[in-house]
This record gives sequence, C-alpha cells and structure tokens, in this order.
Amino acid sequence: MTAVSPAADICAAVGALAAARSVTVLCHIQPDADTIGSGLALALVLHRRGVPVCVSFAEPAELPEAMRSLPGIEFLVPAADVPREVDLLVTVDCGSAGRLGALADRLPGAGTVLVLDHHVSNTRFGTLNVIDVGADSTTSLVAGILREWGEPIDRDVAHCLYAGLVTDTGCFRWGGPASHRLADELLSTGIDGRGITRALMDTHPFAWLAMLSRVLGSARLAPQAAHGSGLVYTFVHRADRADLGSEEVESVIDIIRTTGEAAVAAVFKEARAVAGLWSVSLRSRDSAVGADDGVDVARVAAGLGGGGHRFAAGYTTRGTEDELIAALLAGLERD
Ligand SMILES: [Mn+2]
Repeated sequence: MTAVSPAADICAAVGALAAARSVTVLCHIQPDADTIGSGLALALVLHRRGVPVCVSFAEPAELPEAMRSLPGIEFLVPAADVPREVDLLVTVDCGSAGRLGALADRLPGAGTVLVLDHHVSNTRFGTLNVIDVGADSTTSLVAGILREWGEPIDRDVAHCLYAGLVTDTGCFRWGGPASHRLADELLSTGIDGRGITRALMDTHPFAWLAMLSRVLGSARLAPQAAHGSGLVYTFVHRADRADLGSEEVESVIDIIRTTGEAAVAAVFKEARAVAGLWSVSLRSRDSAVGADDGVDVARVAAGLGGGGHRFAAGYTTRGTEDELIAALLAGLERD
C-alpha cells in the first residue's frame, strides 16, 4: 500500500482537465457515494469554468434515493444520452473498464481517457491514470487535484467530496490522518456533515428490517476457512431484495463483517433481474488493530474475476449456492 501516485500524474490530470473543451465523467455501475460524489464535484467545477460536462453510470437506471440530495445532480444524464464522442472522458472510482458496464463503449470515442481511482487492483485502462491507493476515497484524490489546479472547494463541491469520504471510510472508522484533515477542510465550508451522513448511511425503509432478519438469521460460520482465520457468509436472494434499493442490500456486509469469530466476511447478492447471477462483497480484517495479518481479499477477488482493496473487494459470478461457496473457499485456500 505504498505506491502513492507521483505528483507528475496529478499535474498531468490537471492539465487534461484544464484544457478540455467537453467532458464526460463516468461513474461505476451500482454507484456509491464515492463515485457519484467524485463525478458531481468534478462536474460542478467544470461547469463553473464554462466547460460542457455530463455525468453518468450504466446501471441501475435510477440513482439510489440516498444520493439524490447531492449538489450537481442536474449534471447526471441517462446512460443512453452520454455522447459517443468527447474531448475528455474521466472515470471515477472504477478499478477496470468492466466497472463502467455498458458505458465502456464510450471509451474509444474519447480524445483522452483520464482514470481517477484508489483501488489497488486498478488495471490502468486510461490514457492518463492517477491511481492513489493511499487515498481513503476517490473524492480525496479529487480534492488533491482541485488543490493542485487552484480551483476553490466551495460548499457544493465540499458536500460531494464529503459524501465519498464519509462513505468510503465507514464514517471515519478506518480513515487515516489525511481523511480527518480533509474532513476538517470540507466541514469548514459550512456543509452539514451530520445531515449528509444521516442521508447516506443512517436512513433505511421499514422493509429493510425484515430483509435483515432473514438474511442475518441464515448466515453461516466456517471457522476452518482461510487457513483457520474463519469465514462468515450469507446470501441475499432476489426475493429478499424485492422492494429494496441497492443501498439496503449493500448495507448487509457492514453487519456481517463485525463477526468476531471470522477474519473474512462474504455476502452473496443475487441480481434483481437475473436468477443465479451473483455479485459478491468480501471484507477482511486483521486479528487485532495494527496486526497487519488480514487476508488480502483484493487478491482473492482477482482470482475469481473481480478486484478491490486489500480489506474490501468483490466479484461477479454464477452458480448454485454450493458452487459459490466452494469456489470462495478454494480461493481463500489458494491465497
Ligand atoms: Mn471508492
């Protein structure tokens, strides 16, 4: 986790942004507040400079409810409306072109592709790649670019950046000193940090409780998995998620991963529209804070066709429950 992006990369990114005559910003599929916050912050700044800009993501069709109060939402366009050709295409928080979903087909029509990301598994699919694996969020990286660019972080931009920061640090549970300094800078613009956190992380519909009771009640513990470190896992079936948004489904891993008897946690989430298609969230943690012995789930996920960070990663797969769990157990044994 060293390889902090050289300052030269940041300068090149600033050069590309400052020179662009038109910009498309693409966020990853199943967007979270880090990718959307990064995209909207860039859009707000580019618009302020008079540059035509749009922001989009391939799926789902609608932005999750929790993110609809973010400033700059007016720059979001449906995937079908994203221009085929653009001067500069920026991807935010996407570890690979696959994370763009159907919008990956816009890459060839761009004069320059600028990849801004903090995933260790990033495939560097851009013309310019600014990958800072030391950044706790992509919005932190965007903040660094704005600083270098000399573009002020006003209240609306700060709101977007804070949204990604608070989400990707788990409400600052695993935020480093730089994240706390950035939070100080952003909150000093007068944004309502408490309100932003409440909207993004602390609000769920009543139906969430029933889903949780089914999904948590059927969780399994495999103490021998991952060379004896232990695995806890559960499945969220299509029927479980019927009336719920993706943010409710994504919240399950944050409860599962607190299990003390397991160093690795997994949540298998069946696609809403396709039976037997699963996206899998993986989390790991050290045996004690600072022990630095946690399983590298980015490597495990990469072996199964996905990617991510050392302690948080994911992949997409197909199969029966038995097949899914067998493949994951084998992947954990290999690591
Ligand atoms: Mn992120």
